[in-house]
Amino acid sequence: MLTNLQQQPADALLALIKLHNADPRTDKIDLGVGVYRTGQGDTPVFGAIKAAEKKLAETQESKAYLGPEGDMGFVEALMPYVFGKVDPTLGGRIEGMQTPGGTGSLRLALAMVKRAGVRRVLMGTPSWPNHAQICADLDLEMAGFNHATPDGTADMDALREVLRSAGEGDAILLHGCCHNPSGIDYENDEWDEIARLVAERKVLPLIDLAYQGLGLGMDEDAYGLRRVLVAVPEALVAYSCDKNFGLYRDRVGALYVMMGEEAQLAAAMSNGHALARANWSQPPDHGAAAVRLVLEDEALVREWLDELDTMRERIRQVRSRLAAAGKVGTLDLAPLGGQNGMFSILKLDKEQILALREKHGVYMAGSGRINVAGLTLGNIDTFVDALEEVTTG
Ligand code: PLP
Ligand code: TYF
Repeated sequence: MLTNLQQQPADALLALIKLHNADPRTDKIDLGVGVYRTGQGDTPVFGAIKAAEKKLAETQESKAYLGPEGDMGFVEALMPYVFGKVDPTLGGRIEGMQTPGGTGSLRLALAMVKRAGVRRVLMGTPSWPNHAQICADLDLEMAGFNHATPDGTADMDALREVLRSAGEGDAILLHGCCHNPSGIDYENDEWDEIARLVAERKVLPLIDLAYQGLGLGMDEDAYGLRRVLVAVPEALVAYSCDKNFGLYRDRVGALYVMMGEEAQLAAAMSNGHALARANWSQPPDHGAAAVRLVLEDEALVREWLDELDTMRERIRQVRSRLAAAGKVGTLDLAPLGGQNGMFSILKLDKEQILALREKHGVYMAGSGRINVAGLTLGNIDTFVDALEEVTTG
């Protein structure tokens, strides 16, 4: 029976980690999978998380089941950061639940919209490959539209065009900030227009916020999400704490649902809970409990936000250095300075990407996506020289 199963391709990015690990060169550069790295190339546990984990080990008295919604203290403590301190539930119309990472949240959100009768998911391309993979697994039809123009700005014409033909029964999946893979985010005035158009066309927004705080700042990175939410009656937010708390493998995320009226929340959330039970029953506790302990302690919040500031500033510093290199062979690195988050796409072909790996020990995704956090002030020049060599032959 099981021999009916066909071989599936490995996740290209996760496979790249293995290739990189197996490379004995000491000066190799890993620009593959999207994890933050310090100037020393490490991905350390946040100090605030270490402190919270210590507290957790000392104070947690039970590991008995919490239920499909997970740690609601975590879910609620996060809301002022996501939706704003002034009215974090938008008048009681938003409720959340804990999920295994942002991926678990996306999975639930998309399964919920499918149950609700959504037929199509509009999605800017390229996008994080898991978006399409989850839609395909759920048999949700996708309508792709071009995310970015060749000059490195968001392709608003493509977005307007796809929304013109969209309507009730369509959902739109938007990256809240730090677009993966392009680094090209919407400007605030573009978000204003998106909010208006999505509301006008009665399209259901699903906002993926996986990098809050890594772009321009915690509030700045939530501008688009907050703008869209005040414009529409219903929305879904898939949140990940795996980057902005450095908890990757602990799988910390939340799904937030906004309804037109508070009284409609219970029925919607009961579907989220039922879907969670059918998928993973209950989310893993540890990471979310640690985040809750950070958010409940003012000193730890300050420490966490300081650590996040340091990460963001380092990312910006690397971006500025790359941008300052300007024209490199056939590439123009200048636009990287204005992009947000860890990712940018370099216009390289397969042979050039392979040459970077084999000749120069530079590892990047097959799409030409680089994780700029993989660069340090010590290896940027080597990287830029390698780019020059492979693009000028
Ligand atoms: N959304 C985007 C755009 C991502 O890049 C990621 C990356 O991992 C996620 C969601 C999910 O994050 P995780 O499931 O690791 O929390
Ligand atoms: O795009 C990235 O690199 C991150 C990490 O299956 C990631 O989003 C990559 C692939 C994957 C899960 C996470």
